[in-house]
Amino acid sequence: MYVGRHMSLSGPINAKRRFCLVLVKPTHYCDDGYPIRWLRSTIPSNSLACVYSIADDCAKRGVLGDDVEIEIHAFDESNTRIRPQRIAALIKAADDGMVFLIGVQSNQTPRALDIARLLREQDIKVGIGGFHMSGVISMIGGDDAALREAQAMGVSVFAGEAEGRLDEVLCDAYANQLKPLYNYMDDLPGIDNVPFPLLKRERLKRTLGSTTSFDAGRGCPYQCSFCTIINVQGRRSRRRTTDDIEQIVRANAAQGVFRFFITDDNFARNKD
Ligand code: B12
Ligand code: SF4
Repeated sequence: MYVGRHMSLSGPINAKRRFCLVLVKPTHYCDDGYPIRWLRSTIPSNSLACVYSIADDCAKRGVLGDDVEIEIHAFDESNTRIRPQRIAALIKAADDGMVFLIGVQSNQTPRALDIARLLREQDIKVGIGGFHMSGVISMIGGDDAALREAQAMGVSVFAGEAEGRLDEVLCDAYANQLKPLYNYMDDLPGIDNVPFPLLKRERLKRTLGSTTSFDAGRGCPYQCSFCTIINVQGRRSRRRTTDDIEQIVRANAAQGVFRFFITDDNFARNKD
């Protein structure tokens, strides 16, 4: 039997393996214990947009090898119903995959862990990052019940910023060698010339209108005693380049989005 150039007896030779990466920005519970969700939320999550773009860059560079396609889905639970069983099914339908719980603040941690638990029961690989995990590692040395609970159920905890760090996490996930903790708190990356936050319009449509968000800079030189920011994002003002800001504006304008919520803590310190 003739087997054509692109075919083998078992299927197409060129078929790539599919790694399904699902990004979920968890919501938080109301006082009665319901996850708060809106038909349309106010502003898209900048953390979700940042990690989406970094992951998309990893996919374009083929960090898992030329024969693996990274397929990315991004969901914000403040405007989208999250069904862990469906996410597990989505990943199981691919060759491999993982869920990232994105930008989890302290008030969202109980919800994030509940989502993680259901996914772990289905043997899905899960990572969690954001201000809660970074904050408890930088301020109380990681002595935190939620962090311990996450690790006990086999969730990989990520502390620090994802720019320049996702290659390692994705490669470890693909090799089934995820670490219990990725701690980059002592090594904050520059955010000039890195993939910039951008969400597709189909996700932005679930917010109030044509507004999106981005961070022009991180970190603050002041030392207000109550402030978490300087413990997590540091006291050096790190900034995107003006060219990158122009690109963010142009990329959004190209998809009909003209209004921007700039999430910087201290925009006035941005000399650029
Ligand atoms: C803008 C902002 C808001 C905006 C959000 C707008 C938007 N569209 O994003 C608004 C006004 C809505 C808001 C509301 C609130 N906020 Co707010 N917010 C911020 C602020 C100033 C910036 C957020 C941001 O964009 N950060 C930049 C992103 C890129 O950083 P990041 O989330 O840490 O993500 C990076 C890494 O953590 C990592 N990462 C994140 N997730 C994951 C996951 C994985 C698997 C991996 C590998 C990596 C990874 O990669 C990302 C890129 O490097 C932060 C302070 C700050 N500087 O972050 C406070 C901050 C997050 N907010 C805070 C709080 C308390 C709130 C409120 C609870 C306030 C209130 N009382 O109502 C609400 C909660 C809203 C909710 N839905 O629950 C606190 C959280 C403290 C904590 N212990 O968690 C912060 C830290 C400010 C502070 N110190 O008080 N907020
Ligand atoms: S971010 Fe605001 S509260 Fe925090 S140290 Fe700077 S000026 Fe003070």
